[in-house]
Amino acid sequence: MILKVLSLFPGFVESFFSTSILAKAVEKRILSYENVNIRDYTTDKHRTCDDAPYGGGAGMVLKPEPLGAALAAVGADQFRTIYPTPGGRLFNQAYAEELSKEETLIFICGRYEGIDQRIIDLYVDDEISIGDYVLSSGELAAFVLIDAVFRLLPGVLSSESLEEESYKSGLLEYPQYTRPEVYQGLRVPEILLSGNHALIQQWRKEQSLCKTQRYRPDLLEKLKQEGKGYGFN
Ligand code: 6GU
Repeated sequence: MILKVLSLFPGFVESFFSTSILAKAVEKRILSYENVNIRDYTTDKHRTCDDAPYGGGAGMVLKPEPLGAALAAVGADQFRTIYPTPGGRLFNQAYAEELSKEETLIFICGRYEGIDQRIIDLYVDDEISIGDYVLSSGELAAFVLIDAVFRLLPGVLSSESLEEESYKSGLLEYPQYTRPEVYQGLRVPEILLSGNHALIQQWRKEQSLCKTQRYRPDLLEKLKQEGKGYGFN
């Protein structure tokens, strides 16, 4: 997969791609990226990227010309172009899976109050929100989207870890334990030491259900409506 990230903070973007498991995917050639500085596409002496909004109001808006020139340069008319914004469609795992099937993705990282609507009309395929809260940096939201997508690419994770995780079954994950058996007086649940895999699976299912009931009753409701029972086979 090829990722092209347009922003005003290429250093921030570089730090994201050069750290952790994402860097390994780049090394393994599962992923390549282009880090594009929108400011490189300005034509005025002051390299201006933003301006006050027409109609008044607080904050600044990214001007269409530099951003549009950057988008044209990376071929935004040919590739799926994503604008992370709190005003977009809500992201989820199914959306991540859909995006992971694309050969190339372009991300526009805005700051200020947003970007000129005509850029959205001309170039953007998806306006995506990562949740009901507001971040000051479009980069952070783009990083969340990129992380959720790249880990689904073949060769990044083991297929077992992908299959077992939350949201596949529609329930939250059960608790995990590792050695030692007793930590600060707290014991690992006896059943996990029993070697009885049927009982362990049943316990994990109960734990998943309890946790989902407590934190995400909406997910249980959705499973019921879809007639899927409780995931977990
Ligand atoms: Cl995609 N961007 C920003 N700046 N804030 C957000 C968001 C995106 N999704 C939720 N809050």
